Amino acid sequence: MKNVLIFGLAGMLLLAACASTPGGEGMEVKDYWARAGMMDGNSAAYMVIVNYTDTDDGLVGVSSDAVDAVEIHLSQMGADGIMQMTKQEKIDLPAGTELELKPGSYHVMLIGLKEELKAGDEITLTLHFQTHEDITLTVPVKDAADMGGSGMDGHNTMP
Ligand SMILES: [Cu+2]
Repeated sequence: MKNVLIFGLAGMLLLAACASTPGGEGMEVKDYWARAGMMDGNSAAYMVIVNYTDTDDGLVGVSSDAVDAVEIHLSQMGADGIMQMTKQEKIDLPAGTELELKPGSYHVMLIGLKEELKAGDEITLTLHFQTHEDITLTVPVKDAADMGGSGMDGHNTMP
């Protein structure tokens, strides 16, 4: 009787351990959104990428039909106090780490919008990784003000 109870308990603990494994598996992209923008202007997309795989990986490119070109950028405060954006060939995604693309930091730069992007619209983005297969996302468009973002990336003024 006592043994049965112990086995039962062990089984339950095992199940609990499996269920509480944090997050998911593979390469997970979440919390993605794109900033509203004018036709022919620029915009940006933001997201969180979690690498649950055992392989060190990297984000090496993004493509979209909604714009003329897509680049991976990093916004940084320059020595002169002016926010500057630099193009990144790759952002590292070591195994087991999380990468946040957000206003004022890493972002997906959307260059030359083919149509105006308004809150409630959606665009398709395809992420390209060093190792993992492509991930295609349907990204909702939101007003940056609603997301607590400011114009700090300078996306509306950059050529
Ligand atoms: Cu940018």
